[in-house]
Amino acid sequence: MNDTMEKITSQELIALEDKYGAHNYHPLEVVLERGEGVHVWDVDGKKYYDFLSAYSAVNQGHCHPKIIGAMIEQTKKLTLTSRAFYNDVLGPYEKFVTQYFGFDKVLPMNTGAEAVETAIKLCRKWAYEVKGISEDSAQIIVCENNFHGRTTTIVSFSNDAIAQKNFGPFTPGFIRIPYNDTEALAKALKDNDNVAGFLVEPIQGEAGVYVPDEGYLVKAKELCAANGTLFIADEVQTGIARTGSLLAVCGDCNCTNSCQKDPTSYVEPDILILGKAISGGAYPVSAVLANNEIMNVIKPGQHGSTFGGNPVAAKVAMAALEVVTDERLAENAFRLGNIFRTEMQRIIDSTDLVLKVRGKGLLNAIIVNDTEESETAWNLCEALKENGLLAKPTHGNIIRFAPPLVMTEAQLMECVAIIEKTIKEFKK
Ligand code: IF1
Repeated sequence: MNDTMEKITSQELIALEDKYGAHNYHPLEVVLERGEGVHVWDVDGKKYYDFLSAYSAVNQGHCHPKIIGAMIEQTKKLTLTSRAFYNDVLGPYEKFVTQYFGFDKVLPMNTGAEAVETAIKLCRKWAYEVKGISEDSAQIIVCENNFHGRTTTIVSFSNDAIAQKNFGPFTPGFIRIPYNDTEALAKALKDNDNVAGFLVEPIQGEAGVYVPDEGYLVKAKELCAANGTLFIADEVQTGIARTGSLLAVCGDCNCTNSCQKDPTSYVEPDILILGKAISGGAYPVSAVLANNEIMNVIKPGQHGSTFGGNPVAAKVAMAALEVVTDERLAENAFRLGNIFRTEMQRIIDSTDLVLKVRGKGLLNAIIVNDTEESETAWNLCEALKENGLLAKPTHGNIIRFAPPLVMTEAQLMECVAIIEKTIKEFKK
């Protein structure tokens, strides 16, 4: 480490992480120091457009003043009480967030994976105590190529060998079916007696931004309802206005607040899982929402977490959700997303390097014309970085493009120009 008064270099910072940190990521070689809105700056002062938004956690833009202000104000007063005692923030937050999304109750947690685990436990407990499935026999249907987090139970039902290998033994009680296939869901529901729930991403993010067919979620919910099976929506990545409506299960009603939800396209989950941008990326906040018939199976001492629902998280989440409504982020994502995909298609029509663009709202991805094993997508991200835009491949040849939802049309068009220039100049 550089012990003179000189500024520590990016290479020295990378070396520190390499020497003292677990190697559980392979980051792009850029060392960030500051973020504001749609921009981030590296330690050398170079400015970038952030086209990843910390995997859709920074939908409201980096360091949004309203969110940071709420965090600072609460942090100076009371950061954590644990749930051993009441505090003056959690109740108002619980009222706010349940009304914001249209559910009776919320179980507050911290990370997305914790919220997914909470939803799994809630679903199973409801199945035993309300649906009447015999204990320890509950099955939860999940989809091929799912991503719901990295705990041992969650990777138990993953088919991603890299995420799963040598982390066994695994948790039983999961049935995996193809995504975007209601016949497969109907068959799994018919062939298995003890199905408690169907856990699904409304759009599969990590798998490569797979948007299911129109009507898939509506039909899936109908099948679950007919079978007395809970429809569990993991909106950790797709929620909070990212896909052009408050929730991806809102369909195309692109309302900013689900209380105006359009019954013709809104698929009401029995259990809703939120994370990431519920805090605007300022603080770990996640939430599981459900109505009383389901949530009331949880009794004191049966589930929780030290930081779950802490006063700072509560204040940050309220501010972050107010920003979504006040700044009409769902509409902006809806409008700019359509412009972005149109512009990407124009570029794709003029190059052999990229095969396709897909997505919804401002959750999009391009498919690079090379194999999953190739370095092309990675090298294209390196070139984008040199041209001032940060993005990262999700799987081999797929690059996810997910800027903060506060982006203006002019900024989006600047980013399109950067992407077009980079593609035109790129040499495989
Ligand atoms: C990583 C991407 C991965 C999620 C959905 C739950 C979670 C996530 C739909 C868990 C988390 C993050 C995790 C992060 C990279 C990123 C990610 F899809 F967003 F790009 F991995 F697939 N449900 N997604 O997407 O939430 O516990 O992380 O708060 O682990 O590398 P978490």
